[in-house]
Amino acid sequence: MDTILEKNTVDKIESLVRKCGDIIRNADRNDLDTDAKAGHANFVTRYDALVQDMLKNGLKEIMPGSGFFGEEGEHNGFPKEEYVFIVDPIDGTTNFMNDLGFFCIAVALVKNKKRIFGMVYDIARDELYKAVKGEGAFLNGKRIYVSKKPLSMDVALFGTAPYYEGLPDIAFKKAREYLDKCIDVRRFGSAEMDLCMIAAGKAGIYFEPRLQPWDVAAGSVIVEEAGGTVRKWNGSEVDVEKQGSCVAFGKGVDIAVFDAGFPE
Ligand code: LIP
Repeated sequence: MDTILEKNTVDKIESLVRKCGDIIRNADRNDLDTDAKAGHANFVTRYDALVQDMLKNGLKEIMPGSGFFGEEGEHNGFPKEEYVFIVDPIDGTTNFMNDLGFFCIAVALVKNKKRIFGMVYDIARDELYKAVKGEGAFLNGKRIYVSKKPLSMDVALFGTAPYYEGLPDIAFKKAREYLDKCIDVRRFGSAEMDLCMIAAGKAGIYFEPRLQPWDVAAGSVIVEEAGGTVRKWNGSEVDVEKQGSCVAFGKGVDIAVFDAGFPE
């Protein structure tokens, strides 16, 4: 079967992502030059901006003519190019600022708005997750698969959507509900890392009431290639153009157990 993304291209993206990871790993936390964005606890540091610029320029060199849709800076609608990179330069910025260990670089590639590639680099652990559609999911080159355990024997991950007024209450209500369905719940603070932990079978379900496309696009490809499912809370497909709710799970969880009804 012809690959939809040449290995040489994937290797170049990995090399660029690792180079950006080294910069983040060696960040001077006494000189983050942090700015506050819209919403509670929504920050951007000079490293978010620096790494996004490096990724934007580097990815254009790797794939000339591709579009770029990154977290930082202004957005004027989804890019019109056939191939578009969707990028979170530092997912888990608050964790990065506080050296809390759960932050990553996330790069996804879509073709005509369909997700075909995801790469997430867990910088603190030097663990690189990647997946090309149809070719399986990998952690540091080793194949990974979602959990098959029933949720009653597994852990639930969730996110609090802290930037959006009212949504943390929904998140905590859902987490309390799931505490009775599983072993325990965890909130690590990086959606793309949460998705990769689902892909690696380290937890059974992850949910968050609202995320941006760059928080989901890469990890969702990795989950699906690891045999898992990623949807919005109402069961609809992941949307690469706009924010929405997110639920991801392995084979021990049926989407039916995740009640619908959450507004976009
Ligand atoms: C964060 C996500 C996290 C979510 C935060 C924020 P950022 O991404 O990874 O799961 O709860 O609201 O979206 O802003 O650190 O790139």
